[in-house]
Formats: sequence, structure tokens, C-alpha cells
Amino acid sequence: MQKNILTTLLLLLFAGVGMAQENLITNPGFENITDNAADSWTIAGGATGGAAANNPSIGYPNNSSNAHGGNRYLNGGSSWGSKTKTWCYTITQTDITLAAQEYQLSFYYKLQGCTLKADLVDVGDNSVLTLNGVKGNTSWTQLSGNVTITTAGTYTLVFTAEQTVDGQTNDYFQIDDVRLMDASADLRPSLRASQLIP
Ligand SMILES: [Ca+2]
Repeated sequence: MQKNILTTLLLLLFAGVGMAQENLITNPGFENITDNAADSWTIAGGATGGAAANNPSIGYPNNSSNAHGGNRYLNGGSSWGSKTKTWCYTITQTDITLAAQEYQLSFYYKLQGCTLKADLVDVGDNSVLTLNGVKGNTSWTQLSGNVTITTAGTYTLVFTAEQTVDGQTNDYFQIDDVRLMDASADLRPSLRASQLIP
């Protein structure tokens, strides 16, 4: 009987968590592509150390074996010999409406050679949260961080990927499964010691 009650309580807990988990990012896994561009994301930038011909490739390979989730992911970087100049790209999603509360931002990435960071930016162009990827993570790695929003409004998520050394022909970055959600929907805060001690 006790086991049944426990099971019921756990089911209710997970049902409640499931209902609260709303991802505020649109097309978070780069699954929706129109004319070779990911819906709801804007790509800007290119080669900084040479002509546009040095722009590295940005694409959304349809390969479920390589994606972290679903079929596609964002793949960018120098992948062949002639694209050896430095470059910088931004990958942006605008119009993310946030309330004055705590949120958790997370994403999965791979990173070889270049740098990759994510900024949550307010209307005044101030970053309220920065997450920095670690070079050399060439298998899918999750990066996450929390931010308490003090001013409700419209925010922008900006990924910046930059390659600053000439001649690095195999540098790349990959992103998948971006998530921005109410931090209270995460399971982990319920285990915080501060909440266990009255
Ligand atoms: Ca995906």
C-alpha cells in the first residue's frame, strides 16, 4: 500500500513538473528549416580576416546520428582548406518575453578550436546572463545557468562563435536543444538544502 502511495505521489510530482516545463525558445533543436535557414533564428557575420569567400559553412545537417536530439542541429565552422581566415558569427533569437522571475538557460554544444558563448540580452543591449563554452568539448556537452530577471520585458538570445587564429581549417561549433524555461520547473531546486531546512 505504501508503495502505491509513493508511486502516486511520484507520478503527481512528475506530472506537475511536466506541465510547468515550457521552453520559451522557438525551434530550439533547429528541426524546422525553410530555404536552408533555421526558422526563428537569424545568422549574421562571416569572415573577419579575409574576403567573403573565406566564410565558413553554416548549416543544419539532417542526420539523427549526429544530432543531440531530433534529426538536425546547427553546424558551423571551417571545414575545408581554403576557409582558413578568422571569422565571427552570431546566431540570434529575438522577442523572448520574460517575467520578473528566475529562469534557466541551457543548450548542448560541441566546440573545436573556436569560441562559443551565449548571452541573454535585454532591450538596453545589456547581457544579463553569459554562458561560455569550453574548447575541446567534441562530444555533446550541456551548458546551463540560471538568471533572475528583475525587469519583465522582451529579451534576445545571442550565440557568438568566433575563430581568431588564421589557418585553423577544422575549427567548428555545433548547437542543439536550446532551452530557456522557468527555473522553478527544474527538478534540482527541490533538493536545495535551503528549502529542506525550514
Ligand atoms: Ca535537433
